[in-house]
Amino acid sequence: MMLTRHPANPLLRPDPLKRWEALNVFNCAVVQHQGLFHMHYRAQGVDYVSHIGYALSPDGIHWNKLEQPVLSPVHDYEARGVEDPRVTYLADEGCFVMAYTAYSPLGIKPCLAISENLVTWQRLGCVLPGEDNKDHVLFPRKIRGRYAMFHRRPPNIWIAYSDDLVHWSNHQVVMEPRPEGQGWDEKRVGGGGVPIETPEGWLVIYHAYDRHHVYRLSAALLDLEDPAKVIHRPAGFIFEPTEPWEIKGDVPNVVFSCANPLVGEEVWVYYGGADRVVGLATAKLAELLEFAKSG
Ligand code: BMA
Repeated sequence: MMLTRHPANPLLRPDPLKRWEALNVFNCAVVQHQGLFHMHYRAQGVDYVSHIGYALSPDGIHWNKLEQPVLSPVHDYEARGVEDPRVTYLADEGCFVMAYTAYSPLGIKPCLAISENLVTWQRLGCVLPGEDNKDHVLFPRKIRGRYAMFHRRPPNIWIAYSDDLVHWSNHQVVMEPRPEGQGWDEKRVGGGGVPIETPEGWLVIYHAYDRHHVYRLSAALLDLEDPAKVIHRPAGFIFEPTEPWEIKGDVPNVVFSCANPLVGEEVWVYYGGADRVVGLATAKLAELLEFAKSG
């Protein structure tokens, strides 16, 4: 099973006239809210410092970018950039939570920020003190009464729980790379966009890379009330770099996703192509579930 690329790809490109997004626009969050698609994307200027830009769209395909970023480095722990946003809507609380990575000489820190309007963000700070960590994303509802979040202690996907979004505990491994020599996910695995709740479990899109540093995507199904339990994880992948702009860019051979919103009956997987542009590939939810259950 493979995702289908949208014919309008790539949907978003860097803008050489804007200092902060002149070089690369890539890994993005996308949420649908009040009839519009809202995108938060990672942007780099020629200094390679990452900012988070915001774009709006009526259809998820044609995007209007805001002139200025909505999140830029402010703190010392963000000095080299704010990266890889993943935005979760918490329906019960009526607010949005952005998981982003802060990068600086101090390390790679997983941070959260909150917003009610998707434009102004209030930082909650870095939430796993004392360790380098990234690829974190918040689940869209509490599980057994607590917030849940994937994170990544290399090379594995982990999950942790919290009562207040700031203090995280009960860390457990969810998925590990498969043994060396067995292919596409032998080196590291990391979470994608917000997990999709289905009657059969949490459907998750995740990324991995192999010894040649080729990034690919696949899907797995996790237990609804205990997502550390993997119910199904097929051996194969569902997406890999094949287009020129996925093979060659800033970092070669990368498809990397931070967003997989459910749009009608389809899962729309937005992804960074070679760390330079934004693309979209889709699949029917039913087909993805069938794939996930095949493993
Ligand atoms: C990961 C992250 C992503 C990036 C990917 C490929 O570690 O930094 O932002 O897309 O590497 O370069």
